[in-house]
Amino acid sequence: MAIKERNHLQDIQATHDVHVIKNGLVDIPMLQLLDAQGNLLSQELDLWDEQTALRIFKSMHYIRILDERMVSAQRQGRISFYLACTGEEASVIASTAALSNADMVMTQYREQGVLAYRGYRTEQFMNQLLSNALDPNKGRQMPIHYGDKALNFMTVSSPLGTQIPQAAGYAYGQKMAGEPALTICYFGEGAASEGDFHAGLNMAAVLHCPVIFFCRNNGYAISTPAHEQFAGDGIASRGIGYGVNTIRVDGNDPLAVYLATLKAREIALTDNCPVLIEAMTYRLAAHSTSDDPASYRAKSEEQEWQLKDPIVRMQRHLQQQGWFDQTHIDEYCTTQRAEILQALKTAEIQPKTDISEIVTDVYQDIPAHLARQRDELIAHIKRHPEHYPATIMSNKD
Ligand SMILES: Cc1ncc(C[n+]2csc(CCOP(=O)(O)OP(=O)(O)O)c2C)c(N)n1
Repeated sequence: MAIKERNHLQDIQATHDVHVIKNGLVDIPMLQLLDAQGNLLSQELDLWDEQTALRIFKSMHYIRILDERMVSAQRQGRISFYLACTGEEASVIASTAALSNADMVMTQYREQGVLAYRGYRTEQFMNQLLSNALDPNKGRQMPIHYGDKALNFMTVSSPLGTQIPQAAGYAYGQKMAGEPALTICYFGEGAASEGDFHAGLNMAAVLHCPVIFFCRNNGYAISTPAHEQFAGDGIASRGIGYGVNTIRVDGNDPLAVYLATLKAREIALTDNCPVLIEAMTYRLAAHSTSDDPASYRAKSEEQEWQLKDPIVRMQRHLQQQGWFDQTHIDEYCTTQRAEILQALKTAEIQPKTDISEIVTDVYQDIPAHLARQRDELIAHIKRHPEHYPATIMSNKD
């Protein structure tokens, strides 16, 4: 399917009537293959095998447990901040399952499921969340800013929209290098209000970049509901405006997300072009550990979405396929819970990065103003050592 260029006047059909294209004329449909009860709505029976389906299901459970444990760790003052993916596990994990490990992933901040699915270890999560010296970024970032070169996972950058033009550029590079891989970029519908979204989509379309823009439309940008963010038909309608192939999918239906992403990947790589996926989902948890959703949305709304819990839907699907074993899943969850708690304890007692490294690894030569601030900080720590971890300075004289 080649992309039709519509830049020339001769391609445009003339009309003698004032042709007003009415807002809302086109309703973009949503791909759904499993209903809330896990019943198959289509004959896509061979889409995935037992092994893939179980790996997705276990990763969904792992993230639910990790999120639950880490929110309580934050409440206990053991980590400073956390962001849960609760309710959006199907969008994140089933889409990852449809990719190749060679594909580059750029995420917003709520997509820890990508890492889990690709094999990021619990201790790696903990070292980052606890900001210790074993974290590849040496603990100099806020919790949840993961990055892993080996897993082709670009370090999280939480200013909204940052990764959207970067993904277009990275995908362009993959195409120029002749790599049989693409870039996927995850973001929320709130981030799609940033100028970077528009620049990124346009650039990707014009330069024919093999990139999947995966929008998790979870209904809220912190406390701002989607209807206060935009008046158009979601985010999908914007893809069409930029000449980007677009798919809307039920983000709580793992099978539909899997198929949509497989298709998007095939189109992006075959035609060297971007594809926008809008996954309709819901953030069941608070925005972050700094947020309380009770102040801006009704409990009844949350309860309605709990009935569409993607983990429950996946379990019912597995049961219908004869792939579900309660004992096996219970044992898996118990083991993961114990491992996470143990890894948390281990990460807690690791040393912190020495303060002298606070401004290294960015510039070849540390600029004078940063060196001055670092020295002031070291002098301050020396005056008030009681407020800082003992391992923060190896040289205390
Ligand atoms: C450029 C920028 N502006 C504002 C913020 C503060 N902020 C952090 S998250 C967020 C909401 C984002 O919503 P959405 O993109 O829908 O993602 P979600 O958190 O719902 O997954 C905002 C406004 C930010 N991080 N970056």
